[in-house]
Amino acid sequence: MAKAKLEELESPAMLEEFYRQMVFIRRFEEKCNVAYRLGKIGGYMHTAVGMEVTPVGFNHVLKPTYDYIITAYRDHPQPLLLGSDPVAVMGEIMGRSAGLSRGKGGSMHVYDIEKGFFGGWGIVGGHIPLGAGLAFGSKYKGEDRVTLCLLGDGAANQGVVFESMNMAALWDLPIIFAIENNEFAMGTRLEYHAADTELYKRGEPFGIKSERVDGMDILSFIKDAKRIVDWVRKEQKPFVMEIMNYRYNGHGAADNDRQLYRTKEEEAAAEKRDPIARLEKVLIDRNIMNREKMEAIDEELTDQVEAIYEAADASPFPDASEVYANVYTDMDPEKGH
Ligand SMILES: Cc1ncc(C[n+]2csc(CCOP(=O)(O)OP(=O)(O)O)c2C)c(N)n1
Ligand SMILES: [Mg+2]
Repeated sequence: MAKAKLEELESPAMLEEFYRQMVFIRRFEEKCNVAYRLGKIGGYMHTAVGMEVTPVGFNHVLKPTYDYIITAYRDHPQPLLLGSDPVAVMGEIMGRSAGLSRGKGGSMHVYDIEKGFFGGWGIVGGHIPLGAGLAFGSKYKGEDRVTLCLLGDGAANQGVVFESMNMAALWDLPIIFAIENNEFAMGTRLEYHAADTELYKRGEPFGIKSERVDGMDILSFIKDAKRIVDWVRKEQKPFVMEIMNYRYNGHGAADNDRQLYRTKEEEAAAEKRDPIARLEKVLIDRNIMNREKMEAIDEELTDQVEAIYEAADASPFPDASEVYANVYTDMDPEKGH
């Protein structure tokens, strides 16, 4: 259930856990990038390198597996943190039968309903009304769940976002529209695609409370996210969060032309804000960990990721006979279900 109080969230043990989780996600995502280039992953794939604070922070302030999470296609970190079998996450990304959706969803459709994780959606903005629906469902049943609906700066322009915000405000739905402003959409950047680049204002016409937060600093993020999650749970009302972070990689694994919309200088400047490097500095300054220990942790987690990859790679592709399984359902035309 609720993971920890704020004081505990800053304890040395907790800071070490943040570090481990952020490094694990980065190494996992980097492994996916390599595997993609080796032809081991097909279709589209999008990684969250540089964006580790959001999933790790929320994982500590939400009630994992009780609260609902729904996101777009940058969906590897959430199930890993919620305790889904990592081999099943990697297996899904690799299209293998060990995958969470038996390899038929792929990277953009990682999904683990038992953990409260509702995917993994490829249509930009398409999952946002589904998030509102999840929040409606829990409120209707009198539960006190919070729904975290993650979306990108590009997705924030979709019409359905405004429709969903309208309904969420009208019906007081306990949902956080968490806009991850990583400065880029697909082949374009914020100033080229958004008439108003202050994305936290997207909820203002509907009277939804909103805030812009730093998504590159785990310590400040955890405080902001906790305050907001607690407020949404208590008030059972929506909230718009704009999370300022940065996408190191191209849009997806197939985006090789990123210099068309960003410069090398800008990328170098962003790396100075790197969330893992920032946490390393805190760990050193507070005498919690030295470089040697960090390197040992990194090595341990890199090996873990390698073992996960090997295990997933040993799993076969789904059998061709499964192609229609879980696609259609037998419906009684009389009953309509
Ligand atoms: C309806 C729709 N239009 C276009 C696309 C192609 N597309 C995929 S991702 C993307 C940009 C989304 O950018 P953003 O929301 O900022 O997310 P990020 O990739 O930065 O996480 C676009 C245009 C799509 N998948 N769906
Ligand atoms: Mg973006």
